[in-house]
Amino acid sequence: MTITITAFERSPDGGKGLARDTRVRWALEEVGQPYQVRPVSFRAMKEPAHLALHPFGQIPTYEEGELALFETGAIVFHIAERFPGLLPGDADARARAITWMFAALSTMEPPILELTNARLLEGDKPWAQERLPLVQDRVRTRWAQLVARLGAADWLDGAFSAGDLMMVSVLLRSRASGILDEFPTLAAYVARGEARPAYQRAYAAQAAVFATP
Ligand code: GTB
Repeated sequence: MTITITAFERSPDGGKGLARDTRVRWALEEVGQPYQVRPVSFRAMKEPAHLALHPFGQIPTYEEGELALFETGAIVFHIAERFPGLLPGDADARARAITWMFAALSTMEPPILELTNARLLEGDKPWAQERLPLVQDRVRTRWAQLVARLGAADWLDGAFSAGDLMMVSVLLRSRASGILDEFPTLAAYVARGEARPAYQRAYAAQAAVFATP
């Protein structure tokens, strides 16, 4: 069954892997599933055809036969359930890996999104400089808590799982602010994720859009 995802026609990050299609591509590469990409312009994202797939007019989406999904958490979870390679066989270990996926999206991603908004969307507001340190510290608090849990382990709970895929995808968004490098344990964890051949293929595929004029 052909899998088709949507991605930015031209990602604003210039192909640095920060848009959320990268985590879906990475999951598909980890489980060895080929996929097609349908590029979508910012205008097309808000038009009825795309809104039928994604009610919030965003990317990525995922189509497989009659099934159409949005939300990277749901998409990566579906891929991990449907194909072997991203979730452990043991029921308890599987539940813990899924817990880490939720932790990445519900506990770790909100503060880094808030920081991105504070820097990029609110940077010109008169109160921006006063607020920024508060927002940065909310990120640091969560990052420090994750360091305490990860310790010297390579991955969050035994072998690499969909939980790590999602956590690394979220953490790498803190690199641009410099906060990731304040936490060498997490910087090394992200580097381990990025070194995986599946991540490298996913990154190369989304960057290739920018190799052609
Ligand atoms: N919760 C949803 C999910 O996880 O799937 C969030 C999806 C989402 O935010 N999609 C963004 C989008 O479609 C792209 S990833 N935005 C267009 C819109 O809302 O109109 C966010 C993103 C965009 C660009 C960069 N960048 O260039 O660095 C990084 C991340």
